[in-house]
Amino acid sequence: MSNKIAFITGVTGQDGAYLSEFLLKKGYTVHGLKRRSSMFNTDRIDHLYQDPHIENRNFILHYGDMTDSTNLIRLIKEIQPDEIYNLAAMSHVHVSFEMPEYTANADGIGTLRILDAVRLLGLEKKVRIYQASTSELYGKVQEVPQSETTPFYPRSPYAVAKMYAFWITVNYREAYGMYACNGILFNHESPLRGETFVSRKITRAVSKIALGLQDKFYLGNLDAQRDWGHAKDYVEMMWMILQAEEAEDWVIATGKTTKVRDFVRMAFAEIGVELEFRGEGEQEKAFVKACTMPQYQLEIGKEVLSIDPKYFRPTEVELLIGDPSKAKTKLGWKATYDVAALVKEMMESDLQLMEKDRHLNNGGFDTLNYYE
Ligand code: NDP
Ligand code: GDR
Repeated sequence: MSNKIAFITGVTGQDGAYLSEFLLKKGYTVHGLKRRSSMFNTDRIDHLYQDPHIENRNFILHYGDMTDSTNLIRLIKEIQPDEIYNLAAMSHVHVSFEMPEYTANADGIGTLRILDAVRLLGLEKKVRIYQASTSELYGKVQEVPQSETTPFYPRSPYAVAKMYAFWITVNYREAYGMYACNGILFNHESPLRGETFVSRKITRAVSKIALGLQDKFYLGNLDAQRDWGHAKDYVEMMWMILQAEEAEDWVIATGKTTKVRDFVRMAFAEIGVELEFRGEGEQEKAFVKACTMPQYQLEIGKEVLSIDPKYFRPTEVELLIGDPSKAKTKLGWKATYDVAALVKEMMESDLQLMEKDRHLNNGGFDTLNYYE
C-alpha cells in the first residue's frame, strides 16, 4: 500500500470520482478541489465522504477554483502533495464556443497556475503533475490514427485552451526539470458521464423512451466519429503515467472509432429495438423498425430521433481514432472495455435510474421492482 498524498482538481467530475476511488484503494490520501456552489455538487463522490470530525481522514475536500491563484498556492502549500492530477476544466466543447474567455482562463491559465504554484513553493523536485490533455488537440484531421507525433489543429476555444495547457506543461518540464506529463486522452465515458455529452445524452434518452417517459430526442452531427473508452480504464492510466521513470506525454485510446449514429443504434439494441434511419443531413430521422423485448414495447414506425441544428458546432472535429502503441509498449496499457461493453453498462445504469424517476413520477405508488 502507498502512503502518498494526491491532490486532484476536478474531483467532483467523472474522472475525479473514479480516480479518487482508485487512489484510495491504493492507500493514498486524497485531497480534492471542489467549487463552491449553491447546491451540493458532490453526487459522484458522496460515497467516499468522510466526516471532518474523524481523525486520520484519507479523503479531504477543499473549496477552490482554477481561476484563483492564491487559493491554489495556499492549498498546495498546505497539502504538500506527491502527485497533482489537474483534471478541473470547463470540459464541454460546444459550451466553450459560448464561454471562450472563461474556458481559456480555467483550462489554459488554470494549468499555468498549478505549475507556477509548484515552482513558487519550491516543490519542483517533489511533486509529479498529470495534466488532463485531450484528443481535441488533433481537431481537423491531419493523419489517422493520431499519435504523440501527429500535428495539432485545435477546432474550438476548449481545444485552443487545452493546447496552451499542453505546451505550458511541456515548457515547465523542460525549463525547470519538473516531472509534468500530458495524458492525451481520447473520449472516455461511463455511467457517471455528464448528462450533456453525447454518449450519456443518448443512454438517458433511450432509457426514458423505453420506459414511456419521453417520446423522442434530438441530436446534432450523427456522422462524427469518436474513439470511445471507459473512464475506469483511463484513470488507471493517469496514475501509471505518473509512475513512469521519465516524464513524457502519452496517447491513451482504444484504437477503434464509432460513429455517433452507431452509438445510437447500439443503445437502442440494448432495449431490443432495431432502428431505421431515413433522410439526410438536418432532415435525418430514426424510426423503430423492430422491437423484440416484451418489457419495452415501442410501436413499429415510431419516430424516436430527429436532428436539431442547434447541436451542430461552428467548427467540428469529424474523426478521432487514437494510436496507443507507445502506452501499450512502455506502460503495458490495456483497455478492458470496448464500446459495446461501455454502451451496455451505461444503458443498464440509466434504465435503473429512469425506473426510479418513473416510480417518483407516479407518486411512488406503482408496482415497480427496482428494490428487488
Ligand atoms: P467533467 O466535466 O466531468 O469534470 C470537470 C471537473 O472540473 C468538475 O469537477 C468541475 O467541477 C471542475 N471544474 C470546472 N471548472 C472549474 C473551475 N473553474 N475551478 C475548479 N474546478 C472546476 O470532466 P471529466 O471528468 O470528463 O474530464 C476530466 C478532465 O479531463 C477535464 O479536464 C477534461 O477536459 C479532460 N478530458 C476529458 C475527456 C473525456 O472524454 N472525459 C477526454 C480528454 C480530456 P463541478 O463538478 O463543480 O462542475
Ligand atoms: P467531445 O464530446 O466534443 O468529443 O468532447 P461530446 O460527447 O460532447 O461530442 C461527441 C460528438 O458527438 C457529436 N454530437 C453531439 N454532442 C453533444 N454533446 N450533444 C449532441 O446533441 C450531439 N449530437 C452530435 C458532437 O458534435 C461531437 O462530434 C469530449 C469532452 O469530454 C472533452 O472534454 C474531451 O476533451 C473530449 O471528449 C476528448
